[in-house]
This record gives sequence, C-alpha cells and structure tokens, in this order.
Amino acid sequence: MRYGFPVATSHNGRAYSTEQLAQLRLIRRLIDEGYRPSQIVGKSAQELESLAGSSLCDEAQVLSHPLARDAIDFLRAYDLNGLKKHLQAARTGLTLREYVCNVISPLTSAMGVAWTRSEIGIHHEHLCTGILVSLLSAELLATSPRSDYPTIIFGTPVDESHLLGLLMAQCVFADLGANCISLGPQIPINELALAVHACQAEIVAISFSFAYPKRYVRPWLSKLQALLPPGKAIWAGGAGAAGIRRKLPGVQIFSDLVLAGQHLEQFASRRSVDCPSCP
Ligand code: B12
Repeated sequence: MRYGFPVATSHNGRAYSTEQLAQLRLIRRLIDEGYRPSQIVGKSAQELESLAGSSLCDEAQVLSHPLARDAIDFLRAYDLNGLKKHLQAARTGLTLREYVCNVISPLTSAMGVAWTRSEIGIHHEHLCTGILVSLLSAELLATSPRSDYPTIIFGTPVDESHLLGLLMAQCVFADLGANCISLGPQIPINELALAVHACQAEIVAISFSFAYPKRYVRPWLSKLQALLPPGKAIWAGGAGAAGIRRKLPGVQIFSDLVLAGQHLEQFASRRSVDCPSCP
C-alpha cells in the first residue's frame, strides 16, 4: 500500500480484483528482474505486460524455428516417442555443441514462449525436460576429457531449479575436451566451494535462468568468490546472469554458448603456455 496500490475492493480491506492480482504478479516479476517499485507501480496492466514481454525475446521469431515448432507440436500431442525420434534425427551430421546451440537451445526458448502463450502447460515442460535431460546425459557419457583441458565443476544456486542451461553448457565444454563434473541443480554454496577444492576444479560454471531474481545474482556470485581460493575462475551464464547491471570483477558472464566455447579454447591454450606440464 506504500505506493497507493493495490486499493482493496471490499470494506475489510482484504479483497482485490482479479485484474489487480494479475498486476501484482507482474509487478513482483519485474521487481525480481531489477526494476524499482517507483518505476512500475501506477502503470496499467498492458504497460506492465509489455515491459515484462520486452525483457524476454522476439516471440514470433523464437516460435518460427522449424525444429522447435515441430517439437512443440509433438509435445502438445503427447507424442513423446515422436518427440524423441525428432530430436534424435536432428542430431545427424552435427557435433554435440552444434546440436546444443542450433537445436536444443532454440527448443528451450520456444518452450518458454509457448508456455507464456498458454499453448503448453507446466507438465509439458516437465515432459520435455525429462527427454532433453536423458538425451544430453547420454551424449555426455560418450565424451572424453582431453589432458590439456581444465576440470570444470557445474551447479546452480539453491533457489534455481532450472537445469537445462547448465546441462547445455556442460555438453559444449565436454565436447571441446573439458573434464566436466556436475553437482546438478540447487547446490548449497558452501558445498559447492568444498567440491571445487576436493575435485581440484579450475573453473566453476553456474547457471541462472530467467526466473532467478536478478538482484540476487551479483551478491550470490560475490559470496562464492569469497569462499573460493584465489585463482579459481567463475563462469556464469543464463538469462538471469546476463541481466545483471554491474559486472563483477573476476567473474565471466556468458549469454551465448558459442562464445563460451571459444573462451574455453582460449583458456586451454593459455593454460598450456603458462604451464606446459599441467595435467
Ligand atoms: C523448462 C522450464 C521449466 C521447467 C524446469 C525443469 C528443470 N528441471 O530444468 C519447470 C517446469 C520446472 C519450470 C518451472 C518454473 N519456471 Co520455467 N522455464 C523453463 C524453460 C522453458 C527452459 C528453462 C531453461 O532451462 N532455461 C535455461 C536456458 C535454456 O536458457 P538461458 O537461461 O537463456 O541460457 C542460455 C545461455 O545463457 C546459456 N547458459 C545457461 N546457463 C549457462 C551457464 C554457463 C556457465 C554458460 C557458459 C552458459 C549458460 O545456455 C542457454 C543457451 O540457450 C524457460 C524458458 C527460457 N527461455 O529459459 C522457462 C522460464 C525460465 N520459466 C519461467 C517461470 C516463470 C517458471 C516458474 C516460476 C513458473 C512455473 N512455470 O511454474 C517455475 C520456477 C521454478 C523455480 N523455482 O525456479 C519463466 C521465467 C520468467 C520470469 N520473468 O521469471 C520462463 C522464462 C518462461 C517464460 N517465458 O515465462 N520451468
């Protein structure tokens, strides 16, 4: 009520209209993304929706990706074997990293848009995530680390349950030759720091999805930095990390998996020059 909104519609001051509740949900989402209350309270539902929409992506373009569009159709028809075969066929002739960047990543974006448009429900997202996790996990088993590439440890913060971004980054780095160790999603920060030490990882890779409140990304990363011994690299990715306004010295932020792969190649070649006998 501090900003004069919402105004209750009943005498006991507790009932709000459906429209006000929808507005409140949008306001909450925008605040999590980093907007100040004074920037958004007082705007109409339409204005709020367009702000929330503009922070995502060009929906029509995302949905026009033919492979992703077909995958969403399989999902809507609950043809999960069809979806699996469709995704397996799309793998032909591509390296693992090309597959992730050109097929899986556009599909996850399209799923997000389809969900926003109520074309699919949360259970569809779970069904598709299950298939993607099993396909990508099988791919990871077939990769072999190269001795001239570093060990990278992967995880997401406790409040981040989205794991596909993490898995995609893992596939790209493993395909290039990194020794990838995943702690999976929702790892307590102290446990992550202990695992980095125990596994002698040189790089910690963290994923923050669009749903992760952007105002918590920087504090979380700086807490991790304080827990790690000097010299460990922190690489963060995902739409949540890409949204932080002030960067953190010593933390690399990626919103593009191709660039992340190139960065790893440079890291590995610098590493070979600096320490030719490193394992
Ligand atoms: C699948 C999915 C789910 C699944 C997750 C299953 C799982 N175990 O992973 C389920 C159904 C559980 C789910 C739940 C929710 N979700 Co959801 N979900 C998605 C979806 C479709 C994909 C998520 C994903 O993995 N994205 C991560 C990757 C693919 O995308 P990215 O962040 O842009 O990252 C890219 C790069 O930056 C890079 N990258 C990512 N990480 C890293 C890390 C490193 C080191 C590097 C180098 C690179 C890198 O890889 C990606 C390549 O494209 C997205 C849509 C979307 N656009 O993301 C919505 C989305 C993230 N979800 C959303 C929401 C709202 C939710 C829920 C709050 C509501 C709900 N649906 O119930 C809950 C929240 C759960 C929670 N507590 O966190 C919204 C967030 C919007 C917002 N403003 O908050 C989205 C954007 C959908 C939408 N269009 O509105 N979700």
